[in-house]
Amino acid sequence: MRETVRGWVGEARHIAVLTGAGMSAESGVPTFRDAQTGLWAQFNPQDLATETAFRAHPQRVWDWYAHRREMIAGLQPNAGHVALAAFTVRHPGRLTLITQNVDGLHQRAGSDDTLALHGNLAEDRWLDMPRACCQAETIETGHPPRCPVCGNLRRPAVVWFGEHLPAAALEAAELAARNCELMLVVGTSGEVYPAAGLALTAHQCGARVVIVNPEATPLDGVAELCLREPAALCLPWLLA
Ligand code: BJW
Repeated sequence: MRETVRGWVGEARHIAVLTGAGMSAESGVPTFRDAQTGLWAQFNPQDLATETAFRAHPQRVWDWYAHRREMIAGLQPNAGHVALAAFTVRHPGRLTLITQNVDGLHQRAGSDDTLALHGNLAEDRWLDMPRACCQAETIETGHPPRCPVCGNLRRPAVVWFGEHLPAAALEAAELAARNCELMLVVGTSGEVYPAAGLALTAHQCGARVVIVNPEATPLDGVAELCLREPAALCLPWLLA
């Protein structure tokens, strides 16, 4: 099966790759739906990743993100991230990389043009519309940091449930899904939309869809092949 997919990689004029948390598993990043450990074991990530949760428990949600930032800062891109970045250098313009991950590991591996659909864990932004008093220079440190004048809070620059994805990135991802001849769907549970819908779009528009995931997913039905392998092992071989 791997040989077949490698042949498709060789033939396709345009390849789209959609990645999720499993892409970073071999770097040591827990997947989003993995059970959490330690202090955070009692919380469900789906209940923390919302604006409602942040407004209700700003310190708890801020500290969860601070914990994840710290952990990710000490980790490195894996062989799968590196293989994708190297492919785009060897084949400029042939591959569009779309990620749901907020860990920045694709970018750190050298994939500068990654379409990051769910934002970036390393960055913050204002929770509410900033007023004149909300200035970067005067931010008061805290959990979370705040504007000392109006109390507006800083929040992680990620996309929570119920929030719109960055329009330009989503539009570019949809275009790639419509135009690609091959889509690799790597390390995602395929449960979160609109990202998961990109695989359906690619299939409807005639692309071959290949899933790289050790487990079954709801997107398997549109896939020509499912490679039940870890991303860091499979991608370097497929893209060599
Ligand atoms: C390996 C591996 C290895 C392990 N190798 N694989 C249509 C239908 C139903 C619902 C909706 C819909 N359209 C929209 C919705 C609502 C909602 C949604 O999708 N809900 C579902 C849960 C039902 N979507 C939204 O709210 C989105 N916004 C939106 O639609 O706006 C429009 C709108 C707004 C307002 C009004 C009206 C319209 C926003 C979604 C934002 C998602 N954000 C998060 C959090 C980011 C910040 C953070 O990290 O804290 O993004 S949620 C979380 O899920 C995170 C992830 O990017 C995302 C996807 O998870 P992923 O990557 O798939 O991870 P896992 O853990 O689920 O899976 C890992 C996989 O890896 C598994 O399959 C493993 O087997 C595999 N794996 N090791 C390869 N080594």
